Amino acid sequence: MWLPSRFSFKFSVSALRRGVPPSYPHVVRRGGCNTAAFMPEAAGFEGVSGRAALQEFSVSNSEDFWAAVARQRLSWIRPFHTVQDCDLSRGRIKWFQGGMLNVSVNCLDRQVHICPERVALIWERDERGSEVRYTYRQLLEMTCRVGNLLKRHGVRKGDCVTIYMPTCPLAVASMLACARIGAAHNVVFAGFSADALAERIRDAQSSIVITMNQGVRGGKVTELKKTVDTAVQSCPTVRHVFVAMRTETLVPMTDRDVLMDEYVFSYHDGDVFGCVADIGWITGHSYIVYGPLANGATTVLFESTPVYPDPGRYWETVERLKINQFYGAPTAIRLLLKYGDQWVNKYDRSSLKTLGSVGEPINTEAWEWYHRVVGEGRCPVVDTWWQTETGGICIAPKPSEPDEEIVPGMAMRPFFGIKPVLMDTEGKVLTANNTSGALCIAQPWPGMARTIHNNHERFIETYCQPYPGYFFTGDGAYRSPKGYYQITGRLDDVINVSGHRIGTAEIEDVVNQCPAVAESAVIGYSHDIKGQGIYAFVVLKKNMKIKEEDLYKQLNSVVSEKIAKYACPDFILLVKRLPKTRSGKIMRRVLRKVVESDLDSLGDLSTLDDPAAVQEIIEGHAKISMK
Ligand code: 6R9
Repeated sequence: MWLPSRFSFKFSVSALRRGVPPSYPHVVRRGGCNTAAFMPEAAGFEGVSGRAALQEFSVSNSEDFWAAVARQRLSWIRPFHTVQDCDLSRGRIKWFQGGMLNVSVNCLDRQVHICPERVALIWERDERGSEVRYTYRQLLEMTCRVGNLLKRHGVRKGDCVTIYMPTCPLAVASMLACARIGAAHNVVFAGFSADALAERIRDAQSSIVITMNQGVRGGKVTELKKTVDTAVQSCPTVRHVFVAMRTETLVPMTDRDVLMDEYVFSYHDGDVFGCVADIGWITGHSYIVYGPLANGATTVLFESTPVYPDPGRYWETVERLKINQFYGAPTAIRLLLKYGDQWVNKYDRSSLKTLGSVGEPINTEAWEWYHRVVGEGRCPVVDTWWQTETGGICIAPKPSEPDEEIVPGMAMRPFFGIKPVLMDTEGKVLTANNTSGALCIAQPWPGMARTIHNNHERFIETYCQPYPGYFFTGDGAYRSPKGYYQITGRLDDVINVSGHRIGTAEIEDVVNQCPAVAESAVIGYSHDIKGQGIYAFVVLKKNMKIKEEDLYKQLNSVVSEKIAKYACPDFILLVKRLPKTRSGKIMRRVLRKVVESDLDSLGDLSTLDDPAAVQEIIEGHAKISMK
């Protein structure tokens, strides 16, 4: 993780995108910038000055760049002799050969050595106002205890431990304990069903599962241990289940189960990085646990939901914990926007410096609200694009020069060491600006995925073969006249209406600009004449009263004005919720199956945040198709 540099900056926003009025306030602060502010190691790169030159250096001298970063920012047990040996066309990805390090030592011991009493974690418990702080020293102690427990129960280097826990300090310590003793961790989102959990335990061939008696989220209790009990019935590899106590409720224990001890609480001051994702998602791994801790930051573990006990929860937490960087998902921003500004304005957000967004394209309305209302127009909003496969942020508006613009809803600039390219349908690199194509990355970087567990062939087929020599992301992107990148969504989601190709995100962005609309999902369905037609699922804002015909008229007129007539939806279905993954991504696959009346192959719905949403959509669609 690149922690934001602490120099002051000038921040301006200009709106280049279709339909976005260029009317953002320019917030100017005094100050200058030099390359060292982005990266002190750059002092050793001859003739490199400024952010753009550093980015250029990082891709054209990638070995020098990554070697300097790796030596400076990490503690090595044994130094590497070769920076990289990669061949993307064959899926061979090797970094820092000969080198050996322990990530847990980098996240803990290195920091304890510098500042043992700095706060590492702030656990924002579901019960508002009962946060708990852990210093780096305490987290190291806790991690060592879990590591010893794992070792005592036979976990060895190369084993894989399944962690089925909510976002909490013990889950972080469990991850770091695995890393410390050389075991892999398989963190399963604590809302997954017993079947979904069992499948993941079997895939990982875990002999150990770590869980809690119960989970607490949004005021509701979930029976985690019970779910594990059911899951392990079909997992013959599991020898032990470690159970920590989140609540006081006793749960049935068997010979296989081991109760974990309680730990120590303490309060200290520190810089606060607030990523409100779940640790079961890659964002939680990279930006709650490994990134912040390896950089010696204080990181928040948010156990609750954005609307518990009320829709002011995030901002009340910001005020109470004095969060400096807030990192969340567009789905939560859209949800909160529905409830109005008063829930934000109630709380002091002056500690905030940067607002981040990840997971999906952030539509213009949500971006503006986040910037204007949450950030009071003074905090840069950074739309960060990346994937599980990339390990960390690849395209983001910052770091950038102090006076450089930030365009709403665009990830914009390649991060250091990242060389994005756009491909046409024939597999040729598109060199011009103001063009769209398949987003690939032209050269390897250390954080990238190197394989798929037990299936290297699939890794090569999915990421290396579609565009030989390039890493294929599966996303589409647009490069603006100024060379900025905007993600247009998954390529599978592109709709082709009478030969016009259009990304679902682009239509959704415009639909969401209708004042009555909270959020929407757009899919293509097969159409006799046009090839594909457009079907929009629309959720209205809270207490919104509007006649359906008026809404349809408004939607059609805004879509034809801002995109084109061919992009107007053929069908609009008003729904209360959209089917989403736990990390907030809309599952368009499910919507397509409903519209194709292929209900038998809806697939695994247990990964949905709220499986009931699907039933409502099936019923709504049946009514529309009968009309
Ligand atoms: C970190 C994460 C990856 C997919 C990715 C893309 C979408 C993520 C985005 C974005 C538009 C952004 N995505 N960030 N789309 N703008 N800023 O989300 O990882 O769960 O693996 O999902 O999410 O489609 O390919 P992961």
